[in-house]
Amino acid sequence: MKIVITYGTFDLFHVGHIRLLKRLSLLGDKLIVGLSSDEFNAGKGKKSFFSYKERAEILESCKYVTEVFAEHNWQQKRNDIIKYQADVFAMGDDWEGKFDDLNDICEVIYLPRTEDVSTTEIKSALSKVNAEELDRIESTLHNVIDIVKSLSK
Ligand code: C2G
Repeated sequence: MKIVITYGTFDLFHVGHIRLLKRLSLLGDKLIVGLSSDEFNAGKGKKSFFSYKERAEILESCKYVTEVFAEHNWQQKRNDIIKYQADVFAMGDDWEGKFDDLNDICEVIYLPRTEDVSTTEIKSALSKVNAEELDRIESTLHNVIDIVKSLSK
């Protein structure tokens, strides 16, 4: 039984996440995910849109994922790998080299990220939509005000 372990926030679940989890699941028989807690995210300078509970529910519904547990800090990986008897620790390659110290207890692999999609880009695109929508509403209101003014003369 080959066990693969990975970690992440997995907020606003997108194709980058699912493609990584699919590739990770092909590396072994079980894929276990350390999901960043809301408090740990705050420490990473991230505020996830969905709570830990919601993000865990989404991951647990993913056919590639066997089990989800909470990631509370940067230091727990070594103990987790031993606890879950993980044979492979794998992450997207934006983390290339960052966890090589774990290669004394398991294989450490970094897989290419999916380009052009990220939680940050999704949030930024949505915020632009809100701003553009507000601009449209504001200009419409100004038009209505102008019409009312012209009618009241
Ligand atoms: N990922 C990817 N392609 C993307 C976006 C993310 O392959 N377009 C991968 C990342 O490389 C990571 C995983 O998906 O391996 C989860 O990404 P995040 O949710 O952004 O997690 P991160 O903030 O990198 O937290 O202790 C490790 C941290 O918890 C990792």
